[in-house]
Amino acid sequence: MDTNSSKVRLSNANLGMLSSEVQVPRYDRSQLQQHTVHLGVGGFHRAHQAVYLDDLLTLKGTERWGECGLGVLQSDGKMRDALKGQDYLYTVVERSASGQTARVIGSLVDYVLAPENRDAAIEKMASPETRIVSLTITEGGYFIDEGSGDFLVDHPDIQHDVRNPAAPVTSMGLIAEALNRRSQRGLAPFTVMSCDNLQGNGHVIKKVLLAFSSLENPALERWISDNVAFPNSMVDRITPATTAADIASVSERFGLEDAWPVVTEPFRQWVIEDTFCNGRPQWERVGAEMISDVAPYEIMKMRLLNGSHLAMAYLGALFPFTYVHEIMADSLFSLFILKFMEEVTPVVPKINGVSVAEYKQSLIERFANPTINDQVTRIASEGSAKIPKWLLPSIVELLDQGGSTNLLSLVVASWIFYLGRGVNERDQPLDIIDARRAELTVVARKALIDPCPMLAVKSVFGEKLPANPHFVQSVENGLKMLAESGVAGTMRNYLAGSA
Ligand code: CS2
Repeated sequence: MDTNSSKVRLSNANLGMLSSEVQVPRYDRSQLQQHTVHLGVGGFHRAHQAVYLDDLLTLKGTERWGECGLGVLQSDGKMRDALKGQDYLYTVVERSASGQTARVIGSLVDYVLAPENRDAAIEKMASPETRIVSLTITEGGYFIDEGSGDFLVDHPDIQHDVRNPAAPVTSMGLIAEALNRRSQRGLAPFTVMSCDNLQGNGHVIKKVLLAFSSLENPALERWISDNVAFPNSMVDRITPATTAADIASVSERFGLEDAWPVVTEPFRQWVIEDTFCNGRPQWERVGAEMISDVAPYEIMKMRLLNGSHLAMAYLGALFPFTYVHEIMADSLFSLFILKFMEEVTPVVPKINGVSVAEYKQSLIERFANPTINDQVTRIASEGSAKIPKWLLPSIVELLDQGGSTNLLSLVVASWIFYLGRGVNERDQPLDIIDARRAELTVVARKALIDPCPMLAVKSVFGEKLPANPHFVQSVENGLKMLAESGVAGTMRNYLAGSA
């Protein structure tokens, strides 16, 4: 028997054959203008910004605003191939305790892979049709020294792009050259919109692009500074990495053959600073909040949501747990996360109309969602980029205010312990994913008793924290206790207030 006979392969032509349970685009995709070019089409972008656009396209009386993906890395070829094979359509599966829904997203209509044709990638962004260039290139993708906040001007890829402006390998080089061509052709600029979890993500990308342009082309630097808008934004939707089991389940449950679906939670939020230089979609019609100052939202989300993810990541990986919901189902861990949030709360900004207590409660519920299988390896990945953005600023501010940093310092210790030990409590090797893994695991091994060698890594810890004896002592205490009492014993002691 052909078990595939009832399955439909995802494509434009097959949309009408899908089960009525699957929501499909009810607009003419051939009419879409590729006004957005998006760098970094991964699970998160496909579950978030592209969904908002898809929602908008189903409404009447809006521009036919579509988007084109742009892959910066050769490894993005996998996503391009998967999407191209199905007319750039893909499925978003929303899962919660009350069930799952599947929906095909149609807002993405093309994809350019820069390593295959750099000029085509630049020309795509330089085209008059392009009005926004948006990015989800991960927190570590901005060529910023985490400790000082400075642009990594000496990075070999940046130096390559300065010498080869027409064949750049970095996002910065590609965007700068596209803007350069627009300025020379007398075209309006596009807005550059970062959608990564960085505080002031618009400010960061602006700073980096200006610094990059100043190296070779001061006239371009001025033009960008005078003409280009860089809105800040807060983006939120927990989106695990897609697994083979997810692909199989979309096929079995919905009869849909999709090479790369995305599984996510029902919740989503997008708060955008309303500064655009070449128009924008009417996102406010589909639930995005367009406001003038997003900083308090960004800080609240990063310190509580992303910070809590870090709090569970390394302790959870060491214990070991595989999924976030398993961590939340453990009474010791969930109490620890609750107390972690309490410790962070004094440095969470107050926002009119937003209850921090309710926000925290909703996070606990979202983390506990047992159906999305969010991976501990995912939230533990790239700690060297995440810790300085989502955890250390809270510690600095709490110390300035004389607040408690006990649990937050233990999270720092747990990261060092995780890197240095390299195995979990069952002696199984940890799957450490970090661009700086080789270098940092060597340092962390030397820091298992005295954290100073690790805290001396300025590009992670900066100058201020390592000079604070109270902080250094707390991290040292955390390391000692993890070595002596293990993860559960340490958490118990900390929660009992005896550490
Ligand atoms: C996570 C985020 O990468 C991480 O460690 O904290 O991807 C998180 O799931 C998203 O920011 C949620 O919006």
